[in-house]
Amino acid sequence: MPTSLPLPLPTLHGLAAANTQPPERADWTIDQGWQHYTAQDHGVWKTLFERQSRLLQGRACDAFVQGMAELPMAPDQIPDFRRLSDVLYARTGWQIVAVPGLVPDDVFFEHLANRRFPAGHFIRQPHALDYLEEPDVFHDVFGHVPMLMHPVLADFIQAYGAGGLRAQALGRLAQLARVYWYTVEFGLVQQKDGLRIYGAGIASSATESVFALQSPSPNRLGFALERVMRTRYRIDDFQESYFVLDSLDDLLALAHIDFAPLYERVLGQSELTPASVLPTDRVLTQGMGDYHAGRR
Ligand code: HBI
Ligand code: FE
Repeated sequence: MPTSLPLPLPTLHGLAAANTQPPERADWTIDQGWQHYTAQDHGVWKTLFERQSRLLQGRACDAFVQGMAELPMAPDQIPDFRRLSDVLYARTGWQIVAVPGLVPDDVFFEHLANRRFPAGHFIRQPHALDYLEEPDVFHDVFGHVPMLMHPVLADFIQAYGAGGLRAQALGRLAQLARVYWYTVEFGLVQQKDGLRIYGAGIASSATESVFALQSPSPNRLGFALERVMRTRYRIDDFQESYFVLDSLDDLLALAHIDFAPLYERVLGQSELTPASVLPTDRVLTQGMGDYHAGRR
């Protein structure tokens, strides 16, 4: 089915945390400085919020919709992290803390392991609504926080933080980060009424929320842990493959898993390119690959 996709494309979580100042606090947190947002900042939030709320109807999973409905988040203003945290904490024990942008991996993991989600305090510029070098308040808060209201995702993301600290010590972070990428950021879930988005990287992107579900270009494959740990991903464009959970509850098992033995198994196997499809994959969509072919 033809979908017209405006260019250029979202980039998210590029690798550099380079242009940030050295932090005042060791955990990189800052005051959100809510009173410093300008009318333009709130206007950007409103534009994005309204566009994305429209697009996510029938596209976001039920848990996302429900989480959003119960949070003090509305189009009119960028949310105050303290008010968000009050509601979130009561539900799943998570809090939102403000950071200047990307923070070093170990700092990021330490926050997650303690059920604190670091959210960029700034918002993108009105002339670059679809371009991001670092996660901003719209990606982090609109994209991630609704799913943190879900008990399984709440436990899974904490476990990723704790696992991240261990993976770093083992030199296996690349393999673990792929799990986060293909679930928390770019995950899809099969609902009774159809395929739905739960990943924040998709949910916060106007173009990718259509592409991920409706374009014939990408592969859509059943989620399989070791398979995902072998699969490289794109940080500069839409994904070439999405991995689909049968249920968000499937992440429950992953929140308790010991990844250490898996790293050894996975490293004994070849790495996979983002577009590859294996005979062992459960293929929901075999992608045409036309979108990325046209951009090479
Ligand atoms: N920092 N603020 C922020 N947000 C992220 O999503 C983030 C980060 N630092 C490191 C990081 N993500 C990833 O590279 C790790 O998940 C591997
Ligand atoms: Fe993110």
